[in-house]
Amino acid sequence: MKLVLAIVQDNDVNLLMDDLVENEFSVTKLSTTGGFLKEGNTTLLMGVEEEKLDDLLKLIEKNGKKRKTTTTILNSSATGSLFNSFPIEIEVGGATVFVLDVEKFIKL
Ligand code: 2BA
Repeated sequence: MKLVLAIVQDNDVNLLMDDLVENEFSVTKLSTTGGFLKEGNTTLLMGVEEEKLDDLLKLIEKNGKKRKTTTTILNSSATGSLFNSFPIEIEVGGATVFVLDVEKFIKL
């Protein structure tokens, strides 16, 4: 068995979860925050048998859209008393996925 951790954008979660449940995958949703943008995102935990892993990854890929967003970088001067900021455009998503081996899966 594998444990899949998928970090997805909040906008994509509802359709993805519907698709997962329809295809009989079990999923747990966690509300999380990205360290760079400090905005909300969603982490999904999914335990899956190895033979169904590819199907699961395809569903995640299908539902995760890449989006461009702008954030502001704050730059302090050498004295630390002056700040200037400038916007940068970054691409977020579709999904950041970790696949881990599961040593044991027990329901007690
Ligand atoms: P955030 O950390 O808020 O990052 C949002 C987006 O900002 C990233 O999109 C990437 O395009 C950009 N970004 C992140 N760190 C950056 C940096 N140091 N310099 C410049 N740009 C940077 P994604 O790569 O699609 O990541 C989306 C979210 O997935 C991240 O939100 C974070 O919550 C998570 N994530 C991505 N890679 C991760 C990793 N290696 N470990 C843990 N979480 C990760």
